[in-house]
Parts: sequence; structure tokens; C-alpha cells
Amino acid sequence: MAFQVSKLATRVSLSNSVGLISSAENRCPSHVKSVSKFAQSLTERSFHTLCSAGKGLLRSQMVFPKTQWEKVSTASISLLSLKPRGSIRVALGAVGLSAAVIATLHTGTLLAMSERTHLNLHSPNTDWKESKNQLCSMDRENRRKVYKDYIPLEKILVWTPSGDSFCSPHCKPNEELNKKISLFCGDITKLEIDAIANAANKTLLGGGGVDGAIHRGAGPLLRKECATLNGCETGEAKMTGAYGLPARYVIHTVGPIVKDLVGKREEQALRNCYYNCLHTATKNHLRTVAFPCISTGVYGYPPDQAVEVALKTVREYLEENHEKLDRVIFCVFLKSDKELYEKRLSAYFPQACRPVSDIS
Ligand code: AR6
Repeated sequence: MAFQVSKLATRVSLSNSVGLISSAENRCPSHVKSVSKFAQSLTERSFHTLCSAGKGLLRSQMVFPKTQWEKVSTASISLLSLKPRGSIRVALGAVGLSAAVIATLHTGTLLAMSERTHLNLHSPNTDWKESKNQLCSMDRENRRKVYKDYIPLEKILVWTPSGDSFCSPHCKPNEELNKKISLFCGDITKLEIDAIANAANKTLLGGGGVDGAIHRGAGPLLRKECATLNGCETGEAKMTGAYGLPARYVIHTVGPIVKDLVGKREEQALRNCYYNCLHTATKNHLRTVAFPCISTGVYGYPPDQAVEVALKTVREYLEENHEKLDRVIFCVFLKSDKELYEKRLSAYFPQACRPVSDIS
């Protein structure tokens, strides 16, 4: 800290203000412009008030990584360039730094910078609760700076039956419910939605398959939070933050293990997985949820039987709770699962027959 302050003071005393501002603008134009604007709006008195408040901030030992310090110190130089010249400038350099910190914190466009400063999702030493709270309070724009690769809800199409996917319906057509269904083929960890379900194991401490992908994407804090949950029984669901993932939450569930044939017990357990995940989502006011094909990988549930349980449970849940959910996404990873869902979705989410007059 002392080094940074003296470095700044030296830079200030040597500065030709105009030159510095322009070089700073090249490096972080929006930050510097915001701070400069803010500085211009200060009266001499409010500048001094800011400076003393800034001292307090310095005393409270705010920690900035080197790159952020550089940005802040550059910004503070541009702030100082608008103040009186002479030896007092060097002294103001140190204090001005604090003023710039405050200006930074008070400038909406720079809010993201301070939020990012305190988020280190890749270190197992980070406090998971604090990071979870911080992430929860961030808006989407700022959270997008945390994860890079994502698929927004708008890009996930609502399911519509194609010509060759009609089959005899198990339920009555309901266009309102149909609009809440998507079939997405790809990696569930990329979805920028409220919650993704995880096909976990009873320890909740990670594993292979989709569970492994979710833990890798979320980072070590997910495991830390999971370790506080005392595991999870088959068919139950437990929710955590999603940390480095684009989703806001992960709902972990444990599917049944099928050794030979699927019995009533396994079928009921798989049904419980889907039901409890949806119930956990709606209880927490989460409106968009994606499911992988729970139990159909390592746990050996035959996919052609699992699809019936998944679709039936979601259909029944939506009938009772349609106003609480905007979208349920069946996220398939394998081509064979995609084909299964394409075939069977029409049974549980059939299209209303169009009147004969509409058919050309
Ligand atoms: N996105 C979406 N679906 C995926 C992804 C992904 N990134 N990766 C795999 N799948 P599995 P299970 C699909 O084995 O059968 C773990 O070790 C995959 O193609 O992940 O419930 C846990 O820790 C398949 O369709 O889950 C447990 O020990 C589906 O996800 C155990 O496996 C589920 O396959 C749970 O076994």
C-alpha cells in the first residue's frame, strides 16, 4: 500500500496532466472519463470532504490487486490534474488516491470493477457464503463478467413438434404449458437460467458425468458449500449457489441406481428427483430450470423408460404450478437422447388440433 501511494505521488509530481490523462484514456477510457467527470463536478470543499473520507478508506485497508491499483491510481491522477498545481499536489496525490477510490465506488459504471475485485471463485480459501451473497446481489450484466461462455434463455427455443414427431397423446393439449417447454441438446453448464439440476451422488461432493462438469464449471466453492449439506438421499433435492456457472443456482438430486430391471421403487425415486427439483425451484421463486437425463448414465436407468418418467412428472407439475414457472428445459447430451425426447414430447405436450379451415 505504502509503495503504491508513493509510486502514485511520484507519478503525480512528474506528471504533465494533459499527457497523463490522454495515456490513461487509452488504457481505461470509461473509468477515467467517469472519474474525470465526477472530479469536474466537485467544489473545492467537497473535494476536501472526499479526501478525508478517503483517508478512512485507506486506513480500513481495502485490498486491491495490482492491476486495479494501477487503474485507480491512473484515475486519481486525472482527478488531480483538475486541482491546484505546486508542491501541495504531491501530498494530495496520496489523499487524491482515496478520493479516486471513492469516486470509483460511487460511479455506477465502475461498480462492476469493485465487485470483481472481491470475487475470487477459483480459490478454495475464498468464503463461499460471501461469494454466494455477492453473486446473488449482482445483476446479469455484472455477473456476465464472471462467466464468459453462456447461452441466454432467449436463445433456447420453445419446443414445437416437427412433422415426424407426432405420437398418440397421453394428455390433453394445452398451449400454455407447451410454451414452457424446451428441448436443448448440449452442455447444461452453459445455460444462463435460474437453476440447473445436477445428477449427483449421495455425498454431493462431485463425481463424473454431468456432476463432474458442473463442479468443474462452478469451481471449488461449490464443493465447499455442498460439504455443509450432509449429503442427499435418493430422490431428494438440495440447492446451492452456482458460483462460476452462468446459472444462478444448482439443484442437486440423486437418481436411483438400476442394476437389472426398473422396479416400482426406482421409478418412484426418479419421479421424486424431478418433482423435488421443481418444488425446490418454485419454493425459491426460480422460474427457469433445466434437467439433464438423470440416472441414465453411470446409474444405468434405461433412457427410453427414464424419458417417460421425466416428461410425465414435469407435465403433472406444470398442470398444478404453471404460474410459478416460465420454462422447463430438457437438456440432452447424446444424440440418442435427443431423438427419444423428440419422439416422446408430443405424447405429454401435444399440440392442439387445428380446425380443418386452418389447414391449407
Ligand atoms: N450436460 C448435460 N448432460 C450431460 C453432461 C453435460 N455437461 N454430461 C453428461 N451428461 P451421469 P447419472 C448427461 O452419468 O447416471 C456421477 O459420477 C449424460 O449423457 O452424469 O445420474 C455422479 O457423481 C447422461 O445422459 O449421471 C454420480 O455418481 C446424463 O447426463 C453418478 O454419476 C446423466 O449421466 C450419477 O449417475
